[in-house]
Amino acid sequence: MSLLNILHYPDPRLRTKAKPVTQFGPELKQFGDDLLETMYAAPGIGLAATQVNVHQRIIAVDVSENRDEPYLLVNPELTLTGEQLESEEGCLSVPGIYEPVKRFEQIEVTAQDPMGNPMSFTANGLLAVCIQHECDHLDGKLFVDYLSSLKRTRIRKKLLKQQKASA
Ligand code: GNR
Ligand code: NI
Repeated sequence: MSLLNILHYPDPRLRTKAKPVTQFGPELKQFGDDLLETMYAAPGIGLAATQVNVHQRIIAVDVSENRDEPYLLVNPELTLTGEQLESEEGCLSVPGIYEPVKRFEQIEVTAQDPMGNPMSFTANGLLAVCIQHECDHLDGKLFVDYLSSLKRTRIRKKLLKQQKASA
């Protein structure tokens, strides 16, 4: 097990579109466990491979109170249903920033586990929000992209300033 380094906005590597996973097995399972461990340590409710500079389609999620319901989703595909609801989002790659974002309230998810076994399920509430947020990361998209360009510019400047101060 090992902790992975999380990239911070506006790092251009966060804009990379991840490639579908084709090699399943113990090595991918190990990476998935590192992704979960890094997510729990952060702490966060989700983490996409893109955020740790691995450009393969894999996400870790756990929105449970007791932090004991991990999901590792490989090659996730979403069908968005229901209404759009607004809720406050944050991101481990945009530390300290929380802003409302509109997401679909219910999603159908199909994915594989790290061994390549297919799965499908319906998600709603925070789990649906989180999975949509993570799948955006795999396409190089961040929650700040849903905000006004004025807000995004302010956030970029604030984070760059913090990054310079801590460098
Ligand atoms: O930890 C996280 N919390 C969160 C809260 C509301 C909506 C989305 C999230 S995901 C975030 C972790 C993260 O950045 N995942 O990519
Ligand atoms: Ni995020």
